[in-house]
Amino acid sequence: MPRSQPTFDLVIAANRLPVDRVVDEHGDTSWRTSPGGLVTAMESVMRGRDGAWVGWAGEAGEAPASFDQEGMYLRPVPLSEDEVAHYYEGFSNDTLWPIYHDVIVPATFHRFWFAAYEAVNRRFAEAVCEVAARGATVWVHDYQLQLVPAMVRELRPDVRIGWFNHIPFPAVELFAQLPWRRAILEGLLGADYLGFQRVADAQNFVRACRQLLSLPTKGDTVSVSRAGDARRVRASAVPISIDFRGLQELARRPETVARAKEIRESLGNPQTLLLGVDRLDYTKGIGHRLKAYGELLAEDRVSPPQEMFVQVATPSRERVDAYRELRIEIEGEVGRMNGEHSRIGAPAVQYLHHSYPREEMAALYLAADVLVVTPLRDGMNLVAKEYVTCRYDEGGALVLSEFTGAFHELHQAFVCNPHDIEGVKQTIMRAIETPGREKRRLMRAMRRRVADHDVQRWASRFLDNLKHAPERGSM
Ligand code: GDG
Repeated sequence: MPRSQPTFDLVIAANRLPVDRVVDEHGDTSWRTSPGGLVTAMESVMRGRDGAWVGWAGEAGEAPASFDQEGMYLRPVPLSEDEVAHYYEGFSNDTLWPIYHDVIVPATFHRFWFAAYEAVNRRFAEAVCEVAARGATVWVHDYQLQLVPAMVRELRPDVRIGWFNHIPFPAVELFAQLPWRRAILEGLLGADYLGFQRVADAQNFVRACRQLLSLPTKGDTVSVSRAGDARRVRASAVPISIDFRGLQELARRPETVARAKEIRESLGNPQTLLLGVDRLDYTKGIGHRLKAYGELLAEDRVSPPQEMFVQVATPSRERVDAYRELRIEIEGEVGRMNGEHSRIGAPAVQYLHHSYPREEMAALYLAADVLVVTPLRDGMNLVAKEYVTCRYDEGGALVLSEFTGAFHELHQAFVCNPHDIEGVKQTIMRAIETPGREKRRLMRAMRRRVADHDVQRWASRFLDNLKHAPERGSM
C-alpha cells in the first residue's frame, strides 16, 4: 500500500535542492546540506513549522525519492539531460541571465529552449501542489521558475504564493526583447507578492506590466483581472542578506585566524593584500578589475611583493559558450599581467580557478586588506556582505561597484563605476591609502548594517509581506 503523501504549511521551490550527493569510500551515497545563506534563512523560518523544499538534485536522469534532511522534507524534481541543456543552461543561463543583466553579452533565443523551460516549470508546479497543505504558503525562488506562480495558482487557488528574484529585473526596453515576455509576466502575476533586490527592480517589473500588458498599476501594485478573478499583486524590494552571526562565529575561530595569518605569510606578508572572489561570470567585471590593476602595476603605483592581488574565480556554467570564452579571456589577461609584472616568488596576480570550503573563504576575507567587488550588474553581491561580516576586527576596506544591490546598503564602501577604469584605479588607491582609523570607522558602520539586516530578517520580512499582500477581490 503506498503511504499517503505528506503535506506541508511552507513549501520552498528553487532550481536546486539545498543538498549535494556525497559518495563515501564504500560507494554508499548520502546527502550533505550545502552551506549557504538561503538554507540558513529557510532553516530559521521553518523552525517550528512543517516545511518542504522542491528542487533539482543536481544530476540529470531519474530523481531520487523524496527524503527528510535536517528537519526539512526534500522533494527532488527530475531533469533529463536535454532539459538540463535547454531549460537550465539554455533558457535560464543563456537567454534570461544576459537579458536580466543588461545584455553584457548578447542573449540567445531558441523556441525549443522556452518549450523546455515551460515543461520544467510545470513539473515544479505540480510537485509544489503535491506537497502543499491546504492554505499553505509557497515561496518560489528566482529566474528559473518564473512560470511557476501562475501554474500553481491554476492548480491550487487555496495557497498563498510569493516569488523572490535573486538577480536584477531589467528595464522594460531590454525585457521587451524577450519573445516570451508576456508569458513570463503572466507567470509572475500568478503570485500574491513579488520580492526584488532593489526598488528599481520592482519598479521595472511594474512598468513592464503597464507597458507590455496594458495592466493598471498604482504605486507598487499591479491589478489583474481574469475571468472573475480580480486581484492586486504587490512588487517591492526586500534585499537579501547573509547569516551574520554564523559567519562571524566562523571568522572568529582560532583556526580561521591562524589560517588567515598563514595565507599572508605564504604571500610574503605583503603591505596590502587585495582580493577578488567571484563566480567566473561576465557580470562580475573581473576583466575590468584586472585592466585597472594592470595599469596600476604598469605605472608602478602598486608592485609585488608589497602589494599582492589574489583572484578566486569559482568555476561556473562551463558548458555555456559565453562562460568558456570568458575563461579564455580572463586567463589570457592574467597570463599577460604575470608575464609583465611578476617577480620571482611574487606573482602580480595569484589566480585560483577553484572552489573552496567556507572555512578557507572566511580566512581569505580575514587576510585581505582590500576586497575588490566590481560587477557590471549584480542583484546583490553577497561576497561584499560576507567580507564585512568576517571583519570582526574592523580591519579591511571594501571597493564596491555602484551596479550591485549591495551598493544601496553599504554606503561606507569605496564606490566605483567599473566602466570607468581611471576611476577604478583611483578608488583602489584610495582604499589602500586611507588611514586605518578612518577605514575602521567605515567598516564598523557597514558591519552594523549587515548585523541588523541579516538573512533571517530578510526571510521574515519576505514572508510578512506575503502574508499581508492584498487579498483577492480587494480591487
Ligand atoms: C546570485 C546573484 C545575489 C563563491 N565562491 C566560493 C563560494 N562562493 C559563494 C560566496 C557567496 C556566493 O557564492 C556568491 O554569491 P553572490 O551574491 O556574490 O553571487 P551569485 O552567485 O551570482 O548569486 C547575486 C545572490 O544570488 C543571492 O541572492 O546576491 O546578485 O547573482 O556566498 O561566498 N563559497 C565557497 N567556496 C567558493 O569557492 N564555499
